[in-house]
Amino acid sequence: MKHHVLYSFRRCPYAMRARMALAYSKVPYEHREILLRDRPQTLYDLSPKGTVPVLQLDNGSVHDESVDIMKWALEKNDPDQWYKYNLEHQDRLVTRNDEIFKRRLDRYKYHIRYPERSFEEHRTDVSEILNEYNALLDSGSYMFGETICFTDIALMPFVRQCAHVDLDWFNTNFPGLAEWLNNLKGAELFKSIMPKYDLWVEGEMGTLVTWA
Ligand SMILES: N[C@@H](CCC(=O)N[C@@H](CS)C(=O)NCC(=O)O)C(=O)O
Repeated sequence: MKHHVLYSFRRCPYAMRARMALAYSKVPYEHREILLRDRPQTLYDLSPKGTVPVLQLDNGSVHDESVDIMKWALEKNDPDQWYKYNLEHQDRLVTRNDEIFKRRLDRYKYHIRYPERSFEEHRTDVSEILNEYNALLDSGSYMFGETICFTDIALMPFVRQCAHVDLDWFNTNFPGLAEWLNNLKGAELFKSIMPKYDLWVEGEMGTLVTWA
Protein backbone atom coordinates (compact mmCIF):
# COMPACT_ATOMS: atom_id res chain seq x y z
CA MET A 1 0.00 0.00 0.00
CA LYS A 2 1.17 3.49 -0.84
CA HIS A 3 -0.34 5.26 2.14
CA HIS A 4 -2.13 4.78 5.43
CA VAL A 5 -5.92 4.32 5.23
CA LEU A 6 -8.38 5.48 7.88
CA TYR A 7 -11.92 4.08 8.07
CA SER A 8 -13.97 6.69 9.82
CA PHE A 9 -17.46 7.92 10.58
CA ARG A 10 -17.85 11.66 10.91
CA ARG A 11 -19.92 11.79 14.10
CA CYS A 12 -18.16 8.98 15.97
CA PRO A 13 -16.34 10.42 19.01
CA TYR A 14 -13.65 7.73 18.85
CA ALA A 15 -13.02 8.55 15.20
CA MET A 16 -12.92 12.29 15.98
CA ARG A 17 -10.13 11.86 18.51
CA ALA A 18 -8.17 9.69 16.08
CA ARG A 19 -8.62 12.23 13.29
CA MET A 20 -7.50 15.07 15.58
CA ALA A 21 -4.32 13.19 16.52
CA LEU A 22 -3.57 12.43 12.86
CA ALA A 23 -4.17 16.07 11.92
CA TYR A 24 -1.98 17.34 14.76
CA SER A 25 0.86 15.03 13.85
CA LYS A 26 0.33 15.88 10.17
CA VAL A 27 0.27 12.28 9.07
CA PRO A 28 -1.14 12.05 5.53
CA TYR A 29 -3.69 9.33 4.94
CA GLU A 30 -6.53 8.19 2.74
CA HIS A 31 -9.87 8.89 4.41
CA ARG A 32 -12.64 6.36 3.85
CA GLU A 33 -15.93 7.63 5.19
CA ILE A 34 -18.35 4.84 6.06
CA LEU A 35 -21.83 4.49 7.54
CA LEU A 36 -22.22 2.39 10.67
CA ARG A 37 -25.51 1.01 9.40
CA ASP A 38 -23.89 -0.14 6.15
CA ARG A 39 -20.33 -1.10 6.99
CA PRO A 40 -18.17 -2.32 4.12
CA GLN A 41 -16.85 -5.89 4.15
CA THR A 42 -13.28 -4.54 3.93
CA LEU A 43 -13.69 -3.06 7.40
CA TYR A 44 -14.63 -6.46 8.86
CA ASP A 45 -11.81 -8.13 6.95
CA LEU A 46 -9.34 -5.77 8.62
CA SER A 47 -10.99 -5.85 12.04
CA PRO A 48 -13.74 -8.41 12.72
CA LYS A 49 -15.26 -6.32 15.53
CA GLY A 50 -16.25 -3.82 12.86
CA THR A 51 -15.89 -0.64 14.91
CA VAL A 52 -14.46 2.65 13.68
CA PRO A 53 -11.92 4.11 13.60
CA VAL A 54 -9.58 1.62 11.92
CA LEU A 55 -6.20 2.64 10.59
CA GLN A 56 -4.46 0.37 8.13
CA LEU A 57 -0.82 1.32 7.88
CA ASP A 58 1.10 1.42 4.64
CA ASN A 59 2.96 -1.71 5.79
CA GLY A 60 -0.36 -3.55 6.12
CA SER A 61 -0.61 -3.63 9.92
CA VAL A 62 -3.85 -2.51 11.52
CA HIS A 63 -4.79 -0.37 14.53
CA ASP A 64 -8.45 -0.80 15.45
CA GLU A 65 -8.56 1.11 18.74
CA SER A 66 -8.78 4.90 18.70
CA VAL A 67 -6.27 5.29 21.54
CA ASP A 68 -3.76 3.14 19.67
CA ILE A 69 -4.23 5.27 16.55
CA MET A 70 -3.68 8.44 18.59
CA LYS A 71 -0.55 7.09 20.23
CA TRP A 72 0.80 5.81 16.94
CA ALA A 73 0.37 9.29 15.43
CA LEU A 74 1.98 10.98 18.45
CA GLU A 75 4.93 8.65 18.30
CA LYS A 76 5.49 9.80 14.73
CA ASN A 77 5.24 13.49 15.55
CA ASP A 78 4.32 15.23 18.79
CA PRO A 79 5.57 18.81 18.40
CA ASP A 80 3.72 20.23 21.41
CA GLN A 81 4.44 17.28 23.69
CA TRP A 82 0.86 16.11 24.10
CA TYR A 83 2.01 12.77 25.35
CA LYS A 84 5.27 13.35 27.16
CA TYR A 85 4.36 14.13 30.78
CA ASN A 86 1.90 12.73 33.36
CA LEU A 87 1.54 9.64 31.23
CA GLU A 88 0.07 7.44 33.92
CA HIS A 89 -2.48 10.07 34.93
CA GLN A 90 -3.33 10.80 31.31
CA ASP A 91 -3.88 7.11 30.57
CA ARG A 92 -6.00 6.71 33.71
CA LEU A 93 -8.33 9.55 32.70
CA VAL A 94 -8.75 8.26 29.17
CA THR A 95 -9.41 4.71 30.32
CA ARG A 96 -11.98 6.00 32.82
CA ASN A 97 -13.64 7.93 30.03
CA ASP A 98 -13.79 4.92 27.76
CA GLU A 99 -14.79 2.39 30.39
CA ILE A 100 -17.09 4.41 32.65
CA PHE A 101 -17.98 7.85 31.32
CA LYS A 102 -18.98 6.60 27.86
CA ARG A 103 -21.39 4.09 29.39
CA ARG A 104 -22.94 6.76 31.62
CA LEU A 105 -23.10 9.19 28.71
CA ASP A 106 -25.07 6.70 26.60
CA ARG A 107 -27.52 6.20 29.45
CA TYR A 108 -27.92 9.93 29.97
CA LYS A 109 -28.25 10.71 26.27
CA TYR A 110 -30.59 7.81 25.51
CA HIS A 111 -32.29 7.78 28.91
CA ILE A 112 -35.59 6.69 27.38
CA ARG A 113 -33.96 3.35 26.59
CA TYR A 114 -32.73 2.93 30.18
CA PRO A 115 -35.85 3.40 32.30
CA GLU A 116 -34.43 1.45 35.24
CA ARG A 117 -33.04 4.78 36.40
CA SER A 118 -34.65 8.20 36.19
CA PHE A 119 -33.31 10.93 33.92
CA GLU A 120 -32.06 12.77 37.05
CA GLU A 121 -30.16 9.71 38.21
CA HIS A 122 -28.50 9.30 34.82
CA ARG A 123 -27.63 12.98 34.93
CA THR A 124 -26.13 12.63 38.42
CA ASP A 125 -23.96 9.79 37.13
CA VAL A 126 -22.42 11.90 34.37
CA SER A 127 -22.15 14.90 36.71
CA GLU A 128 -19.87 12.99 39.03
CA ILE A 129 -17.25 12.65 36.28
CA LEU A 130 -17.90 16.08 34.72
CA ASN A 131 -17.21 17.58 38.18
CA GLU A 132 -13.84 15.84 38.27
CA TYR A 133 -12.96 17.21 34.83
CA ASN A 134 -14.17 20.66 35.88
CA ALA A 135 -12.00 20.54 39.03
CA LEU A 136 -8.91 19.64 36.99
CA LEU A 137 -9.48 22.81 35.01
CA ASP A 138 -9.32 24.98 38.16
CA SER A 139 -5.57 25.15 37.76
CA GLY A 140 -5.26 25.67 34.02
CA SER A 141 -7.02 26.10 30.70
CA TYR A 142 -6.45 22.45 29.83
CA MET A 143 -6.44 19.21 31.79
CA PHE A 144 -2.71 19.35 32.57
CA GLY A 145 -1.94 23.06 32.52
CA GLU A 146 -1.89 25.77 29.90
CA THR A 147 -1.30 23.63 26.84
CA ILE A 148 -3.34 20.93 25.16
CA CYS A 149 -2.38 17.35 25.79
CA PHE A 150 -3.44 13.88 24.71
CA THR A 151 -6.14 13.68 27.40
CA ASP A 152 -7.89 16.88 26.27
CA ILE A 153 -8.21 15.56 22.76
CA ALA A 154 -9.17 12.05 23.80
CA LEU A 155 -11.96 13.29 26.10
CA MET A 156 -13.25 16.27 24.12
CA PRO A 157 -15.59 14.46 21.68
CA PHE A 158 -17.31 12.67 24.56
CA VAL A 159 -17.69 15.77 26.71
CA ARG A 160 -19.02 17.56 23.64
CA GLN A 161 -21.66 14.91 23.12
CA CYS A 162 -22.62 15.08 26.78
CA ALA A 163 -22.80 18.88 26.78
CA HIS A 164 -25.14 18.90 23.81
CA VAL A 165 -27.80 16.86 25.58
CA ASP A 166 -28.65 20.03 27.54
CA LEU A 167 -26.21 22.83 26.83
CA ASP A 168 -27.72 25.31 29.31
CA TRP A 169 -27.46 22.84 32.16
CA PHE A 170 -23.89 21.95 31.16
CA ASN A 171 -22.74 25.56 30.85
CA THR A 172 -24.32 26.56 34.17
CA ASN A 173 -22.97 23.66 36.19
CA PHE A 174 -19.50 23.18 34.73
CA PRO A 175 -18.24 26.64 33.73
CA GLY A 176 -14.55 25.72 33.54
CA LEU A 177 -15.28 22.66 31.48
CA ALA A 178 -17.66 24.66 29.27
CA GLU A 179 -14.90 27.16 28.52
CA TRP A 180 -12.46 24.31 27.82
CA LEU A 181 -14.96 22.74 25.44
CA ASN A 182 -15.62 26.00 23.64
CA ASN A 183 -11.90 26.55 23.16
CA LEU A 184 -11.43 23.09 21.70
CA LYS A 185 -14.58 23.26 19.55
CA GLY A 186 -13.50 26.61 18.14
CA ALA A 187 -9.93 25.49 17.45
CA GLU A 188 -8.69 25.02 13.91
CA LEU A 189 -7.71 21.47 14.78
CA PHE A 190 -11.30 20.41 15.45
CA LYS A 191 -12.68 22.32 12.48
CA SER A 192 -10.10 20.70 10.23
CA ILE A 193 -11.34 17.19 11.00
CA MET A 194 -15.05 17.85 10.57
CA PRO A 195 -15.54 18.35 6.82
CA LYS A 196 -18.27 16.27 5.22
CA TYR A 197 -16.50 13.60 3.21
CA ASP A 198 -18.23 11.70 0.44
CA LEU A 199 -19.07 8.14 1.40
CA TRP A 200 -16.38 5.69 0.43
CA VAL A 201 -17.32 3.26 -2.33
CA GLU A 202 -15.76 -0.17 -1.96
CA GLY A 203 -13.00 -0.70 -4.53
CA GLU A 204 -12.50 3.02 -5.12
CA MET A 205 -10.01 5.51 -3.78
CA GLY A 206 -11.13 7.52 -0.74
CA THR A 207 -10.11 11.12 -0.09
CA LEU A 208 -6.42 11.84 0.34
CA VAL A 209 -5.83 13.99 3.40
CA THR A 210 -2.57 15.92 3.41
CA TRP A 211 -1.27 18.74 5.57
CA ALA A 212 0.60 21.88 4.65
N1 LIG B 1 -12.85 0.94 21.69
C1 LIG B 1 -13.11 1.38 20.34
C2 LIG B 1 -14.57 1.79 20.26
C3 LIG B 1 -14.97 2.28 18.88
C4 LIG B 1 -16.49 2.32 18.73
O1 LIG B 1 -17.23 1.74 19.52
N2 LIG B 1 -16.96 3.01 17.67
C5 LIG B 1 -18.37 3.01 17.40
C6 LIG B 1 -18.81 4.21 16.61
S1 LIG B 1 -18.79 5.69 17.56
C7 LIG B 1 -18.71 1.81 16.56
O2 LIG B 1 -17.98 1.49 15.65
N3 LIG B 1 -19.84 1.17 16.87
C8 LIG B 1 -20.31 0.07 16.11
C9 LIG B 1 -20.36 -1.19 16.90
O3 LIG B 1 -20.05 -1.17 18.10
O4 LIG B 1 -20.71 -2.21 16.33
C10 LIG B 1 -12.17 2.51 19.97
O5 LIG B 1 -11.71 3.22 20.88
O6 LIG B 1 -11.83 2.68 18.79
